[in-house]
Amino acid sequence: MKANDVQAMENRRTFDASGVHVVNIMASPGAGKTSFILETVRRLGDQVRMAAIEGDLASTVDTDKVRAGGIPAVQINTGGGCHLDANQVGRALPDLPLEDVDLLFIENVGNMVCPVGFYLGEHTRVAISSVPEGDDKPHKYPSIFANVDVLIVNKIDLLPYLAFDMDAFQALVRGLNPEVQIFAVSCVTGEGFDAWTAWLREQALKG
Ligand SMILES: Nc1nc2c(ncn2[C@@H]2O[C@H](COP(=O)(O)OP(=O)(O)OP(=O)(O)O)[C@@H](O)[C@H]2O)c(=O)[nH]1
Ligand SMILES: [Mg+2]
Ligand SMILES: [Zn+2]
Repeated sequence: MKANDVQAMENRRTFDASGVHVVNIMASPGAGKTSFILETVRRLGDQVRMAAIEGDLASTVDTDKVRAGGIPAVQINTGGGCHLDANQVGRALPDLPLEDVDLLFIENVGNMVCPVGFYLGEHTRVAISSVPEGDDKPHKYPSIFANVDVLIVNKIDLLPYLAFDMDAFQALVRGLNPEVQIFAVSCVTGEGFDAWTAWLREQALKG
């Protein structure tokens, strides 16, 4: 862990020297990390220069998707590893045009447990929890909810079909993390994205 933090601070210096704001996105498999990046790019692409690092055990599926969405992207394959670490991110940085980027998304490996324990040098930590996963997740995976700056509640277009108590869920999350910013969104309808992109744009332009 100590060696990871040393490399993460090195990554952070590289980001700050290039004026890149970095957002580490963590969530379970299928919560909507890639969809969320793509919808954000679609809405902010003409105002903010973005790029992505995609972390997965295998394949370039997500990198292909975000490149098709119009931004530079590099894939990290962990070959079985269940989270990204700072060394993997550091090795990927030379493959990105950081001088021409304002905002870098790091899509972490789909996993609610260990990604949050590995600092990568990011400025903003985002967790996505999607409605079909259930409203009890903060009870069962408290550390991800407690240690992020932003919580995205995704797939709210599915609320009519599921027993998900949004007020109870948000109260649980705020009990673990009183400072957290919460945005409820749908990557399918676009609902909730105006508030998120306004907040993110402000962070990105701060540096
Ligand atoms: N109904 C609905 N489906 C969504 C929404 N966001 C994502 N999905 C769907 O959820 C599935 C998973 O989305 P991804 O964006 O690939 O999720 P991910 O978290 O990147 O998944 P991994 O990278 O495999 O961990 C896809 O079928 C998406 O179309 C949403 O807001 N509403
Ligand atoms: Mg993905
Ligand atoms: Zn892990």
